[in-house]
Parts: sequence; C-alpha cells; structure tokens
Amino acid sequence: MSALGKMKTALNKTDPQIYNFVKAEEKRLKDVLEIIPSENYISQAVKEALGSALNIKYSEGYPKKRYYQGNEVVDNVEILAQERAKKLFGVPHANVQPYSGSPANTAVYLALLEPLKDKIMGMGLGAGGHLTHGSPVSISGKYFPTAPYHLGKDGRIDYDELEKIAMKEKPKIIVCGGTAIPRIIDFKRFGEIADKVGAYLLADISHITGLIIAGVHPDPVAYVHVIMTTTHKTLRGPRGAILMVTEKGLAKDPQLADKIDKAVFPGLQGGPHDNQTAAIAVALLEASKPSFKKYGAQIVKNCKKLAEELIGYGFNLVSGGTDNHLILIDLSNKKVNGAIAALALEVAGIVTNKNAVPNDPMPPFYPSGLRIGTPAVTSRGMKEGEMIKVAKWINIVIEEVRGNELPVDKEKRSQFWREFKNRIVRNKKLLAIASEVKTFCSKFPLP
Ligand code: DSN
Repeated sequence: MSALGKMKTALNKTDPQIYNFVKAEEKRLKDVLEIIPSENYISQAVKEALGSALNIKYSEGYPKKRYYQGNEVVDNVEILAQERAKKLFGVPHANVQPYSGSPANTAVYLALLEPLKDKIMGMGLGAGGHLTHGSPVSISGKYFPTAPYHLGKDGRIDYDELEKIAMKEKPKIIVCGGTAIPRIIDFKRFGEIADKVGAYLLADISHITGLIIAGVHPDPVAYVHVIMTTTHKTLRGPRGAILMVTEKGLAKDPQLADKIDKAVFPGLQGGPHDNQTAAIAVALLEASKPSFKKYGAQIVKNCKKLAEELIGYGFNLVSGGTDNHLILIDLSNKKVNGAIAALALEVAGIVTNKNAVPNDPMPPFYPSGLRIGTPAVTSRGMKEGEMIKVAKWINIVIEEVRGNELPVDKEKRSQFWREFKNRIVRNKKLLAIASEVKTFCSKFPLP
C-alpha cells in the first residue's frame, strides 16, 4: 500500500466506528447482487455534490426570496435544478425542495385537500400502491377519507372498475403510480377518468422516472396535473424528490404551482437540503445525456429477460410478466414464504425484498411475494446474459428452501422464524452461491 493509501481520512481519524461501517457498506454493495427495484447506485459526481459545502446553509424560502442572508450561491443551485427538471420533463413548474417522496406526496394533499373532507383515491397498498396513497396507517389515510382501487384478476389495473369507483366516490384527487406495479401505467386513461369526475390527478412516477426519460414508458405530462418523483430510484440521484406542475395542471387551477410551493414550504418543511438540491441537479444533468436513454432501455431489457427465465423455472409472476424495471413474484406455488425467500437469497448474496402480492392472505411482515428489479444491476453494466445467471441462482436458492412454509399460528410462526434464521445463515449451498456471486459481481464495478 502506498503512503497515501495508509493515510487516515478525516472520518477515520474522528470516528473510526462510522468509518468502518461506511467501508463495510461499500464492500457489501460491491459483493452482492442488488436487485431491490427501488435502489440504485449514484455517480461520484452526485456523491461529491452531496458531501459538499452546500450542506451547511439555511435557505428557508425560495430563490430570491429567502429568510436568511448569504443565499446567493444556493439560489443559483436551486434555480439550475428547477430549470433542469422543467426542461427534462417538459413542465412549466418544478419544486426541488421535498426531502423525499412521502413528504412530497403529503405536500400535494396539504395543498389541495381539506382534511377529513376531501377524498384520496389511490392504489391499495396490497395492490402495489404506496403508504402515502391513502393507506390507513399513513397520514394520508388517517387525515383524509380514502377510496382505494385494486387490481383485476389478471394482476393489472382494471380501468373500467377504477372509473366506476371514481364516479361513485367522487375523489378530490386520484393518485396513479405505486411501488410494486410491473406493468405500463395508462396515464391517458387515468387522465380521462380524473377529468370525468373533476379530480386532480397526481402521478407518482418515482419508480419509473428513468424509464420515462429514456422513452421506454409512456409519459404522463400531457394527462396529469401534478407529478411527483423521488430522485434516487431509476433516476440515479440522491435521496430526495421533485414536485412538478404540468400545463394541464395550470389550466385546471392557475394557482396550482403556488399552492404546491406554499405546501412544501412553509406548510410542511423548513430549510431545504441544499446539498441534496445540488446533487439532484447533477443527476438531472446526467439523465439528460444520450447514455441515460440507453441505460433506461437496458433496465427494461434486463428485466424482461429475468422475467422470462424465472417463468421458465416455474415462477408465478404477478400479471404474468413485466413491462418495466420490476418483477413481483408470487411464491405460493413454490411453497415458500416471501420472508423466508428474501432471507435465504440474502445469505446467497442476492438482495431482494419480501412483498405482499394482490389479495395476500399473509401479514405484511411475512408476505407471500418477492419484489425484484434491474435498475442497480444495470447501472453496474449487466446485460441480458447476466440475467440468465441471476435467475438460475434465484431458482437454486428457492428450491433449497422450498417447503419451509411459515406456520399460520402467530406463536409457532415466530418460533419457526427464529429457528430458520439460525439455520439458514449456515447453509453451505447458499454460502457457496454467495461466493460465486461475489466473484461474478467483481467483474461489474460500481459507478
Ligand atoms: N419504499 C419505496 C420502495 O421501495 O418502493 C417506496 O417509497
């Protein structure tokens, strides 16, 4: 090791414990197949902006109208981020201050709805929606009446049913988008339904932003009033979110942009995280390059290949496949619970997340499904050929734990889970796969 290599970093000197955790996480990320569909790697440029001098400033307010002095530089950063978002998505207004997706969605409700009166119509959590789309355990479902919509028998959105619910329930806002939707979202149809009932339409495109930018998923801009995207999923930026108002939104409500801005600050948040804003600006610039279009297209190609291979191994995919970056596997036919599968896969170096499937009889902590996706492995440069291997490993792992069904009885289930955890971390077959995965991943450096 060179003398430079031996030099301690500031973090190492000040706090070796945290330094070691950071190093351990860097190693983990390198050594595993990261296939949680909402996670991604960020570029060094995004990282540099995040860890920059822009972290310290207080800048409550908006550019040119702050409640603190010394914001000349921060104003430039925020204006640049806004302009890049507006150009990339083709919208007249962008707010880049939301700390993340949940506060961003909540800001939209604060801007447009009267608590305990105006209704939110979003996709049910079990169907693939998000907690903030009206789940009873979230503020969205506690402070507002809700009218959730679900999936048809084919695992896809039933738009006729959705229209009927909207006509009956008369929501003030309809939310489209979610966290476990493997199929194209028909924004045009959503727009027609929202118009018919006079509702605002919010598109939560957090999962598919990168695909929309790449032109491999339909664009919602012409059909919806407000768009929310997180910035750390397929967009490959820092954690954060952007709220956008479309031309259609301004035509429906000329005050819409102002209402959204006021709801973000001072309604819900204090000072924006300016380092995060700068990193979002960098991610937006990166996403405007032709190489990003190729990246987005490859995510989908990889996902389709992975789905095809898994189907070949007898896996039951919700909706029968995928159109995007995400696959939802119903493991019931494999006689394995999602929690068991996710833990066993982790032991084998494959990081996924357990997930409910439509009409899941199991509780959310022990759901029947597994959610996987290809944004992060595609960022490492993996292609369809690599997906064949990933599917093969997934199949071997699931076969290894097949039959380990969780008891329905709560007490027995907890005991079984504890015993299973102790046993599975020592499973030789899975540990051997983890070692193969590590060697395989070493050929695909992190960005
Ligand atoms: N928790 C995110 C996801 O994993 O999809 C959504 O907020």
